[in-house]
Amino acid sequence: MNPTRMKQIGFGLATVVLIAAIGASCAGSQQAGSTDDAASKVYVPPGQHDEFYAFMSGGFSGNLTVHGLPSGRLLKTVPVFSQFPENGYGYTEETRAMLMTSHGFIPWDDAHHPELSQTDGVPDGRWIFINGNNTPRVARIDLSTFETEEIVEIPNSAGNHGSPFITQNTEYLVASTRFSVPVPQRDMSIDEYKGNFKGMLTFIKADTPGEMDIAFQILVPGYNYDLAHAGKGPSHGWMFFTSYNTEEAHTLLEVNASQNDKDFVAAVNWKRAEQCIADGKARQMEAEYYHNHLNEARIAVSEVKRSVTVLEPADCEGLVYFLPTPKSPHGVDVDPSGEYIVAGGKLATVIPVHSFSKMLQAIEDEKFEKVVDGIPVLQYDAVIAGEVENAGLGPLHTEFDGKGYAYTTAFISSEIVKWELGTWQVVDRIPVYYSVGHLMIPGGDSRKPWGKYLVALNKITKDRYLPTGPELAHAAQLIDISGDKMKLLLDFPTMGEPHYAQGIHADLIKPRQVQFYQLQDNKHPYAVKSEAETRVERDGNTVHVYMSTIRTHFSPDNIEGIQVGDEVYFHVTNLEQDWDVPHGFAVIGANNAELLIMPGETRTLKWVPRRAGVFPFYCTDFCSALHQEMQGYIRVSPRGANVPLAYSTGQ
Ligand SMILES: [Cu+2]
Repeated sequence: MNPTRMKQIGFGLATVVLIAAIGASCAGSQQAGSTDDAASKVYVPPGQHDEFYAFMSGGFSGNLTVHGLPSGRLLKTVPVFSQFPENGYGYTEETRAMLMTSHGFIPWDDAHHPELSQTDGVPDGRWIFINGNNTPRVARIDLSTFETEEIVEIPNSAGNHGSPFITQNTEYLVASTRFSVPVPQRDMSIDEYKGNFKGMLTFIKADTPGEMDIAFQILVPGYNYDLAHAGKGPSHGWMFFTSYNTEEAHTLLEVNASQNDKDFVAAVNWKRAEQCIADGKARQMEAEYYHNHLNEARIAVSEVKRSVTVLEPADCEGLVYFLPTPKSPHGVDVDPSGEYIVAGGKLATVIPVHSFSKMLQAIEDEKFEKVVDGIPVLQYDAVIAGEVENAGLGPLHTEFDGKGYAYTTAFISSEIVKWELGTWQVVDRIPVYYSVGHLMIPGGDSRKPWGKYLVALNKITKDRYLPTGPELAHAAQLIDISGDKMKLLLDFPTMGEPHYAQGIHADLIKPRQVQFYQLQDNKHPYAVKSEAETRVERDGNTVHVYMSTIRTHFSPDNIEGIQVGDEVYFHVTNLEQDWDVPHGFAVIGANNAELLIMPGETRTLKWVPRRAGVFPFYCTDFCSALHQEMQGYIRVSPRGANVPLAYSTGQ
């Protein structure tokens, strides 16, 4: 039997183990239910607030959802990379530019990892960032408005999976490329992958709103770079990335990228990168990428950038080291002390834990196995702190409770394993339903985890909810980690694929909330500050409607003199100055979406009438007892008709 065939059979067996594990879990789900007092632990009485916000990535929905913990209640969907007709995001004239890229307008992406901004290694509640995998991008969402305010595209990257992990004072976000590609992109044979395709580790300046940009990129060998986490405390200044496919395979990776017993964690000294750039050791490389952000009128604008700063490890000694890590590692997580770097070797039998201080010593002692493309590979024994045994099948991700314990997900055996830092002993385990990917403890990847709860983000739902046809909502499970033994408290459905999540105490978000936009500060060029300013203006075939909305009418609400084929822009300003009084706007035949306009804000719907007639428009967001009276008419005449432009309200 040839070795390739043997490997294929090996993976067949792994699949059988997976299915058997799910089957066993299904059978056991009746017994392994909630604890007796679970209901009281997740009950949030009517009118009271949850203790934590949980921000869940939407995965293939492209967006971010906000839940409360411990209730699991869905509080909001924040559109990020995908158009969202519910509020017009990505459809309105003010938001379309947010989705511009060097590939044109992209109305969708695959959003995996939310990451809260940090101060001193602790989530601070200012912003949350999230990655777009497919067309590499990173977005910043302001947590005073819960709106996407900025997106930067990442050049020389493909499959932006290891992103956007943050340094402890939000100096940088990182983005590592899952797929190595020709750098710079060019037409070449895929068979020539080895040595020609490259990986890229990108550092993005993130601490100033409106000014996110690629700070620098590091060109690395053509592996797959999967996930990342920043050092903290003593390891602040370093960033750790997992890699797999160190075989540099370009086909049938399930076999060909699983040959090596160890792949690498790449340890990057980003303070050293700053020094090398200052010393002139980087080069500028042509690259087209978009930076989109809200301007002072809260309108998205795009800026096209043309070059990036690229460093090569061979030109900057001490920039990158490889830590051998079994086997095809997925997650990499740094404990609250900053000393331990935990890798999730998804095909490994143990969880390897590297020591930051041993790593520094090994670098000083030059304990190198070899050097790859200018990157020293440190000796495994010289950097390993310990290995966690009996850690479950398929360990992926680890978070921490701040009390000396780590919690690791095991995908194949569908469980969470709790183990002790330092002794590497497993102290507890709990089954989850089913096939858990990431997990989240509020603050669990920071210097000061809140602990208390753990959320398992499960990939497969099967029998957990009332069936809804072939597709079932993905399941999150809330687990109490306040005691010695983990206790399952609650299942709740999620939107899209909740790939990763972040949690933060509500007190850090609640006081920051914007309740409405100040009308006098509205700098939108088509805003009106009062009904007296409302009007309709024609400029050739373009018509601008300066419209206002307030309980309970539009001004103007009768418009005549529009012609078939005109480009009509309804610029609607919501004159309300009170919390939670948005108005909607929709007009028959609009081929985009509605507008949902926050108090004090102006939003624009483009409408091109295709036939003559008199057409209604109305408010879509139930705003008052006279909401059904919030309507108007627009008369459309044939092209070239002599009906004069006219508009009015109440006449
Ligand atoms: Cu209304």
